[in-house]
Amino acid sequence: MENKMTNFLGIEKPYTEYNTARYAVLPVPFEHSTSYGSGTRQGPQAILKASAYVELYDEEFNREAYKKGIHTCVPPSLTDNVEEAFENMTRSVAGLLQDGKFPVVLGGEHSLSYPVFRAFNQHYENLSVLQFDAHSDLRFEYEDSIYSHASVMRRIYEINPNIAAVGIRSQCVEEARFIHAKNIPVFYAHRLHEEGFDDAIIGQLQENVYITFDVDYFDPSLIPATGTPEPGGFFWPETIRFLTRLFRKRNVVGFDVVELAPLNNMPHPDFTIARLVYKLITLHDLTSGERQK
Ligand SMILES: [Mn+2]
Repeated sequence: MENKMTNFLGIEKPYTEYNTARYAVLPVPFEHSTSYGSGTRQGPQAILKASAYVELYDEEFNREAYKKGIHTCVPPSLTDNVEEAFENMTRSVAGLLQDGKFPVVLGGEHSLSYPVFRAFNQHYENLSVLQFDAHSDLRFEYEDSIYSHASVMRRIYEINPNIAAVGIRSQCVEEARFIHAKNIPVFYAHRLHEEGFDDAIIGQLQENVYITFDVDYFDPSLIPATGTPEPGGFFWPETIRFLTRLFRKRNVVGFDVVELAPLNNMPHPDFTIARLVYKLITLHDLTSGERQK
């Protein structure tokens, strides 16, 4: 087990100092219930490693967000007892929020979004969760576990029903009935090219938004490095366009990126996700400035 994690973007002091950093990257190499392919525990380290090759300057937004400071944290203690590991994750994120940081969580399997979100839910009012994912993850339980990656949005729904999902293209009938009964806004992948798709999603969200980003939302040709790849996913340009609109219209308060399971000799998925993480940070930096004006 490698103990020393690379700093996100490979940056150095003074931009990595905790006290002055606006952003805090929290690696959470948690893998417990992955059902098909495995390897999500290698996700955070792969993203950090690839991030050293991401340009610090963003050409699209003429921005150098790293200058606001990005601290890379030590992972929370991930004990074999799932509830205890979850407690440690919640406590780590709550500490970052109390210190006024914008938390950026790198997974790990999707189930970690529940303990991470608990901290946000205690910290913010008028809060929605926007899920980017191929799968609904709304099963009450899966393979005898209520803490399965396939149940994460159900656990989140139980503590905050303001959830919405985008990119969905795989679910079971139990989930379809639950979505219908609870009137949950779900924007299916096959509706991507409908007029007004972006604003219809954003219109369902409260002022504050937490993003949980399962990388299998992307098309498997772009991100094959994930446990349960699904055809018909989204690509880069439309995703960045939608995220830009979202950040301009809502106050994004933090995010996680989960389910990257790195593949040997295939760097592009790791690099793509590292770029996504920095693009999200850049969008927050850009739009939080616009909001203060
Ligand atoms: Mn998924």
